[in-house]
Amino acid sequence: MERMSRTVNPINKVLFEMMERKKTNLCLAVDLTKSSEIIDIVDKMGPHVVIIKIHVDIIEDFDREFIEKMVTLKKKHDFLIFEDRKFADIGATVLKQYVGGIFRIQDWADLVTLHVITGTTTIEALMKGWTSSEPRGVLLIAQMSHKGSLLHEDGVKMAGQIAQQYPTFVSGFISQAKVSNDPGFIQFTPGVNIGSTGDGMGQQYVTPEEAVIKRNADIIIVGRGVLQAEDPVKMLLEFKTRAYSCYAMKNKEN
Ligand code: S5P
Repeated sequence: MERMSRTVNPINKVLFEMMERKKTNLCLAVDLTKSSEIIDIVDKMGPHVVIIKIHVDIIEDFDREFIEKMVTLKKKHDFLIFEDRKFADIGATVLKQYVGGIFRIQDWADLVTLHVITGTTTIEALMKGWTSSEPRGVLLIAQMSHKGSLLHEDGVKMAGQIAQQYPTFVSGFISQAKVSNDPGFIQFTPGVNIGSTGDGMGQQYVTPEEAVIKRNADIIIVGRGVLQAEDPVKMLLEFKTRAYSCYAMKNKEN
């Protein structure tokens, strides 16, 4: 619980406590396109994860009812909702994308992603859009997992510096390597799989152990490694045990 007391970020306080209580540091990426399929998976997997991540703009039959069902499941299973929007525009546009359109992301997404290349004015725009009474956070994309990404050391450096300026709103990072020495931020690492090293479209996978121990992940993002398994719940539980034991070892308090 040391890290919980070291963070000033309200979302991270919730997450540190939830990880310890639920004994999981999994974020499940539910990249499905039919709302009923998403709801079905989330109801099954919710007890074993701390976060459900979606790409709302790939859902073919999106409506408000889908959001209402997600929020009901969030309360039932106790997880946070992460909309992986990867904002990457000027502040005025990002603000409209965050609060408006048909998705009204700010209403329901506890966490969103922002490309670090856009700098600080976009963070301030998102903060302006945060009118919910609940905590909201943003994750800075410091590095990406796929082959040929143009973000390297510079992304890591920029993300670390920007996060320090907005510690109550920036929850942490999406990265393949350590970004910050500040224990109050949370690092998310995608590109994790047990039985595969890639998807033939550039994605590169490492094991949960490599992600947490070598790459410094606090939370691992897992998608197809679970969803495409023969027995998804069994596979999720394997990810859960393997990733959480590494996380617990790394965060052991003396
Ligand atoms: O660098 C990244 C950043 C993200 S957020 N690489 C990623 O793969 N992601 C997301 O993580 C991606 O959009 C997808 O939703 C998920 C990985 O899914 P998987 O099926 O490859 O595990």
